[in-house]
Amino acid sequence: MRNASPTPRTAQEDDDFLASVRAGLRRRPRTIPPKYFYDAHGSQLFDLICTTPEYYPTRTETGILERHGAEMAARIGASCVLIELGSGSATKTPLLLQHLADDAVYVPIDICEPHLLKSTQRLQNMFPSMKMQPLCTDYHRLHAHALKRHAGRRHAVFFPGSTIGNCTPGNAVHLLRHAAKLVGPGGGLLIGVDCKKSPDTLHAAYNDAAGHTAAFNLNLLTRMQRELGAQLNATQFAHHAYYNEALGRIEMHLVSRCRQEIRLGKESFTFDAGESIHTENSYKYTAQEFQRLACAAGWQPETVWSDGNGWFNVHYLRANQEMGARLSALPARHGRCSPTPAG
Ligand code: AVJ
Repeated sequence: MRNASPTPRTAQEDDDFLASVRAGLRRRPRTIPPKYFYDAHGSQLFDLICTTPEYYPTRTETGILERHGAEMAARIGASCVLIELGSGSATKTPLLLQHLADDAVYVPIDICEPHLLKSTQRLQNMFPSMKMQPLCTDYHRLHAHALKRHAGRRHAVFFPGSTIGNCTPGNAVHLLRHAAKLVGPGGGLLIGVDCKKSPDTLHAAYNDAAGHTAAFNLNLLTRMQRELGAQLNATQFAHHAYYNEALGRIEMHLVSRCRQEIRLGKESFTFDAGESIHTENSYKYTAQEFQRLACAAGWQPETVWSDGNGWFNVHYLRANQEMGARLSALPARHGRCSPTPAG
């Protein structure tokens, strides 16, 4: 989750947003990456989504961390270096930090500096003797050598919230391989992954009755107006979210209600009625499916914790010794990728 404080933007970020929107509207199907949902207002809307009765992931994962946090910390090793990717307002992190040793080191990584410093300060007040080293960067672009290593300690990545679900499976393997390089051989990964489940439950979670998810999706258009001077009529687009069962993912779209145009600078993009901008994928994985991806990225599955309904999994995995070795991607008959029963 993220908090709602307004975030100053750099020229670089504005360029990224403009370039992404322009490229996304030119291609077919039209797409805009979900990371642009999270401006100040979008972050606020996301926090509201998390409070709705339909959006189960946040409270389900929180419950798993509450119940099994001590065991997770023991798995990782109490004196570890814990690296959180996209820490945001880090609301779930105390559930883990409270079980780590005083000499553990916490390294929150987030692209938004005010956000990062504010949440780190809050955690530092809660855990005064723990060393905290916030790092302001885009974790996709973070290289292992930019991380200060602490000799003789296990490094572990903490990646909650099922954010990995925004990646296609292929990109998820890339990101997981990147995480393995960050922690080094023998390092850990504690990651939250939303599960496949009844399409009705999934549909409700992305179509909450209060309309927060719709507002969150549509905010992308108003952000384009505000920050890029795009000329468009946001009321002529509709929120559409559905479970694509064949691909195992929720898709969010902004669907044009009529024939209309979006103008961006000198360019004009025509939409037919029913034509959409694809704004987000949220992939859902069984424990075995996720473990298979992780194996292909150099990880050895160790433990999976789940909730009573089997709706959400928190996985703990260990980075292989032979980094990047293709052998690590071999399937289960080597006994490396056999699924662990949910706890
Ligand atoms: C933050 C990416 C995990 O996919 O469920 C919530 C974002 N989108 N409602 C998700 C989201 C619509 C969320 N993640």
